[in-house]
Amino acid sequence: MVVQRGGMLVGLVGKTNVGKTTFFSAATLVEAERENRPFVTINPNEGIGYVRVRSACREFGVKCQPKYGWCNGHTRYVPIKLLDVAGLVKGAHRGRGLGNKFLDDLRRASVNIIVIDAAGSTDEEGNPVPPSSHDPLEDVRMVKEEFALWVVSIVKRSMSKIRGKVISGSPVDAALYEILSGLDISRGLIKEVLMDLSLEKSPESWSEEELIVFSRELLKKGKPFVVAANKIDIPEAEDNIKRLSTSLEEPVIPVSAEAELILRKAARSGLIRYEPGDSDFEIVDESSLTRAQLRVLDSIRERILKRYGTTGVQKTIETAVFDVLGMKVVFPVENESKLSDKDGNLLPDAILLPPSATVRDLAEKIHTEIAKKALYGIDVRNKRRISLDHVLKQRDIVKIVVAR
Ligand SMILES: Nc1nc2c(ncn2[C@@H]2O[C@H](COP(=O)(O)OP(=O)(O)OP(=O)(O)O)[C@@H](O)[C@H]2O)c(=O)[nH]1
Ligand SMILES: [Mg+2]
Repeated sequence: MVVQRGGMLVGLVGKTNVGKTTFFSAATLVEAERENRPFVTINPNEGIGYVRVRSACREFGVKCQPKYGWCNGHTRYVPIKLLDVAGLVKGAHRGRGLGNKFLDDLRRASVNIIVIDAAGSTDEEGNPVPPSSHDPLEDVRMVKEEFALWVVSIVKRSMSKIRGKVISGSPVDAALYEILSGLDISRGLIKEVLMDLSLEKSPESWSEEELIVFSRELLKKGKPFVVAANKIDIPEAEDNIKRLSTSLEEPVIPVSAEAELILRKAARSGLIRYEPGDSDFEIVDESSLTRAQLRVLDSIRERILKRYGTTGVQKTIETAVFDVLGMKVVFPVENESKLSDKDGNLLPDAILLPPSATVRDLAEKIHTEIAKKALYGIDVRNKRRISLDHVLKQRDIVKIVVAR
């Protein structure tokens, strides 16, 4: 499955041996090495996952023909990229474990999912221990701190460059923006964080504390986190999750990556009917399953789906994309009466856009040539003209009118 140009990237991070790769495989069906020991993943895995949106086809009595992703007649699955990286341990920014090189892989991610072992069945170093032996809250704090210390190290490494720029008259936000450009955080946001913290002086004269606070704040706004509280199939996870939800400011979603992987593989083999995010599954033919398989499926239904609603994998990705980033899906069409592109494909595109995106931004996303020639848009539902500066809403269907 291919993803549209410039598709958004969601990162998977966390302590080593907590289920990042299992989550990744469950969401993408890309096979990758998984094992119950620290540091299994070394090179990043990239694949395509999906966010769901109520499809526009049903209200018009047509059937979507998606170029990317799929539609089942009521729900449209819109592709996003997922990146699974090496695990970390405390001190990664100083080179412990596999170090922090992989953090560089995450620079392009708009949001990161922190996967934790909510059952507390792995210790600080990622070694298996009995459930409840370790407090997963510590792991969330550790990951956030390692991220912040990584930004600190980038700033420190570039201090002479920053000094040079500030001396030659460059504002502090511009100097920082340049050295942090790889992080894909806007200059406006850097400026906002500096103002919030009243940090007007040159970074050279910042205290160690000021530098770390700046890094934390910048990440909080520019690279937000969602917590996937994994391993809810282990009973000890339940109490931990309640505590995590009240202690953390990030959303905490109960997850069983293992269960989602089992269900998706069973669905792919035609053994069950199940789509990502469903709250139940249907066995196709009971006689084609072994007793062991039936037992596993039954336990997933009883211990996870009935108790938590879903396996949580899909919900985590959607919380990250829709709730935290506020992204919206817009359906562009070329023929507003047929809802098709010029080749007659119905509702072929579903484009993810940031919260403030306008008709012009949509045009830009489709093609820079279209953006150059765009005159105005048409809101297909009510056939009204909308200006290029009009801010789009979730599930808008839009035709862009271009100059000939
Ligand atoms: N009980 C339970 N175990 C899980 C779940 N998800 C993953 N695991 C197990 O956790 C272990 C580690 O899984 P991985 O996906 O390799 O973990 P990782 O975080 O990618 O680990 P590294 O790449 O080594 O850092 C494996 O034994 C998985 O089977 C889950 O939902 N429940
Ligand atoms: Mg892994």
